[in-house]
Amino acid sequence: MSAAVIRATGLWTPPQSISNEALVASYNAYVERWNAGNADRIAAGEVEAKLPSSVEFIEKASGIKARYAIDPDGILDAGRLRPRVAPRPDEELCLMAEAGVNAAKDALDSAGLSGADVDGVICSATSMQRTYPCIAIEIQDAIGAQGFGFDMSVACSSATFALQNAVSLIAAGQAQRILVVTPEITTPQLNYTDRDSHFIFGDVAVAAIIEREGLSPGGWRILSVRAKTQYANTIRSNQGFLNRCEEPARDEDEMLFVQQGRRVFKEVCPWVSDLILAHMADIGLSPADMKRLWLHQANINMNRVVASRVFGRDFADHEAPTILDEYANTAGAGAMVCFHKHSDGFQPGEKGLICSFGAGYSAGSVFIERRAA
Ligand code: CO8
Repeated sequence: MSAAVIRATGLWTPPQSISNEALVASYNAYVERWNAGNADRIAAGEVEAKLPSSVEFIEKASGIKARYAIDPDGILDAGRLRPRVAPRPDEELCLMAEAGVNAAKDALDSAGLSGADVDGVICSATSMQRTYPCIAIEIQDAIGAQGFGFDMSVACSSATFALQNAVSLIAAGQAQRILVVTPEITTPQLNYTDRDSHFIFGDVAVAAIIEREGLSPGGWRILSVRAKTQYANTIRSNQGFLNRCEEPARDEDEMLFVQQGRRVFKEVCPWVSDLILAHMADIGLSPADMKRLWLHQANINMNRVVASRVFGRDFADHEAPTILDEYANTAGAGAMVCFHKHSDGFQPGEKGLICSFGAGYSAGSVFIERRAA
């Protein structure tokens, strides 16, 4: 069995961002218009008036202050409330592959490698722009990688489960160096007329180069990985090919992201903390061995609960950093984006944990240790 190392990571951030203030103004303009258009039905008690959203609620309930988006104009247009995406000819790189390639090139540059040094590409994200050919194969072609590529998806655990796949493929001798790419173009999946969730997601792409230990110095030794799932209907999207054949046809809202946020919070926090502590104990580590936790980035209050249960004490922000204020929830990419941005200050031998949790439910824990440069 070959051990594996995170050699480098890379990031692509869309150039434009939407503040809570701008998002709430657009949502509230939609609500005003909707309430005016339905005044008779509201007065007759047939429907309830929609309530406005609030910047204060969003920040307090989630820690989110802004989110990057592929097209803020389309999202903020109160008569449209969804990003505009220009169709591209089949010969051009698709939007999702382009985001992935940008993150992949950042990771390759940081490692001083080229695409030809990679012999496997996994594209893992909450949803794929198309079903086939695989986005991973398109990325493989665009960067000139060798070997194979495949797509996979495990909602918020997309990056960590893909990383675990890369470790297994390296251990089995099927590849020496695998590029794991998580392009999360989440803003088209959101229902911007839903007050409970219109603020949650943002767009980003993150990439990680996982290689067989011994190929180069530095990076992070992957000490142990664990994946866990447990079926739950509390976070769901019904988007899929069968929809167009259903009679009667579904409402479009049902194909977008829906969740029971409060229930998710209550069920996932203890579930994931227990999983982390059990995994840690099984590999002979203790909370005192953890310098930093790079947790899934869905909600700052959730992260505070999970981190305090794992550390068993109060902790400083730098011990469980967040990117929610700038990026919002970036689904499967969040924990890896957090790792990419906040992995400085480690001495060789110091350890940390990358851990995702989300829809499925799914959780992926990855214990790592800094290697000497
Ligand atoms: N503005 C003002 N008030 C609001 C708003 C708003 N926008 N929304 C709700 N309120 C009100 C409610 O009406 C309620 O009022 P009242 O008390 O009078 O009934 C009050 O605020 C409190 O509402 P909640 O109890 O719902 O608020 P919470 O404190 O629970 O916060 C959250 C809501 C932020 C959603 C929180 O529950 C949360 O973050 N939960 C966890 C969510 C989570 O982690 N989900 C994971 C999903 S991500 C994932 O797994 C990937 C899935 C696939 C990705 C798809 C990409 C698009």
